[in-house]
Amino acid sequence: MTSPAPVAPPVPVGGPTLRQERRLVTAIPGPRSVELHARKSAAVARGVGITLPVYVQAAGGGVVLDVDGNTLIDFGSGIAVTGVGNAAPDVVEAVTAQVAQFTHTCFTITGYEGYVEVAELLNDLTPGEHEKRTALFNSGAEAVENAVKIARHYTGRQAVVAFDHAYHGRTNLTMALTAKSMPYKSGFGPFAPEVYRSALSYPFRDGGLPGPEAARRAISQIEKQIGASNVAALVIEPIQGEGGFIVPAPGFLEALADWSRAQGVVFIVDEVQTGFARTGALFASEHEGVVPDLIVTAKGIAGGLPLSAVTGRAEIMDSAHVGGLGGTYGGNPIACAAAVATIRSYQNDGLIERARQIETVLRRGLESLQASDARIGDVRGRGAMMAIELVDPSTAEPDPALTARVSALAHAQGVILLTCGTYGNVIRFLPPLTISDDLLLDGLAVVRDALAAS
Ligand code: PLZ
Repeated sequence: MTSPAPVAPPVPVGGPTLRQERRLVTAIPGPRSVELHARKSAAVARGVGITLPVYVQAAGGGVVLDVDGNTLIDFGSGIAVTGVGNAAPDVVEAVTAQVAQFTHTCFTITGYEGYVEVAELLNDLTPGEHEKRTALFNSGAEAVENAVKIARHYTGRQAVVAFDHAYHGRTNLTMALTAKSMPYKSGFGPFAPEVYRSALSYPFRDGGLPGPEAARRAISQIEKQIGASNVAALVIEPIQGEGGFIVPAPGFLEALADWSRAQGVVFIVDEVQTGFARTGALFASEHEGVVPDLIVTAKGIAGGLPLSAVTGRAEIMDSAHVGGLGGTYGGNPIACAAAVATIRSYQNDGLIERARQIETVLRRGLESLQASDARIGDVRGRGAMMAIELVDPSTAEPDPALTARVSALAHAQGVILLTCGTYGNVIRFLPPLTISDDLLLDGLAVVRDALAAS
């Protein structure tokens, strides 16, 4: 008699039912991850790096379960994407229903309701009461490119102004807009022309220059070096993300928006990282009382499915001729189904309020660390988008080596921790909004110990 075939272990289901605790059963990375990483190195282009080479089998709530059975605390949300949680049940249900109906038509060939519904939601929920239109794309970079295309078409002007420490993507135009050379731009030029850079408000590093003064400095540069009448658009993140979670001084964004309006310049706000409840408001522009002409969204919009959008004033959005905007996959029906479920979840599940509570927990923890550790030069951010900037206490010079040591130690202890910043000296906290306070506090304790050991 043959023995029965071995029963495969059940595949763990992700989502909030995963056990919400940090639990290590192997070294990090464990043996199965190491094996997969060797395959990755042999098969995947080297340029596609991995911050923490554990390989994932399920995720949800505030944790990630790896292929070795380790449960890690998620302080990254896949770079601010899974605000509603990974494999969020409503998103899973919406995606499953859609995938069984149809997976693709190309919206510019034959339409479907999901695309229109996402556009209606964004027109309704983004800042400003004016009439709006939306166009959908796949990635943040693609949406930023399209916002610039639309602004150029509308104004008949060419120059685009981005800011110090900006990050807008990795395509050719968005590399030009992005400030930092390594790793994003080095060796990948030539870059798109007619992109200029102006000074930011960076309170920790500009002596606390008041926002309106920092804006005057930027505007003077723009007027002298480009000329207002040549400028199609200003493109700015309301909180610089990859550049270091830099919150500008109050009044900086408002003054730039006012100047733009007066000069016929399209004011484009890139809320790819800050959007969708992340900062304790549906959009970070709301904290500054700023109404963008065009707002760019992605990441948190669809619970992990690739989708992005440009939403803005009807007269600007409608300036492009029929057929001038599009793409094969932009506004894919599965991504749109996910987005409708995701956006409803931000609205109905108290996630904006939850982001504010997460800020309270993180800020308290980080400020108490700062009180006893002068290497933490600054604690800043909003909502579930908080950061610490690590410096040499005697000079305030950035300390990227310390930053790398702390994040490596946190990784080894099962906390997915991301760094950022032009100088590589910022540790950022971007948990899913579905994370528990217990996980936040445990993750903070790991960071405290990592700092103490560094
Ligand atoms: N605008 C403000 O933060 C993406 C980049 C990760 P895509 N940020 C994460 C990396 O190393 O590639 C981002 C952003 C802001 C635009 C983008 C680009 O969005 O969806 O990555 O194209």
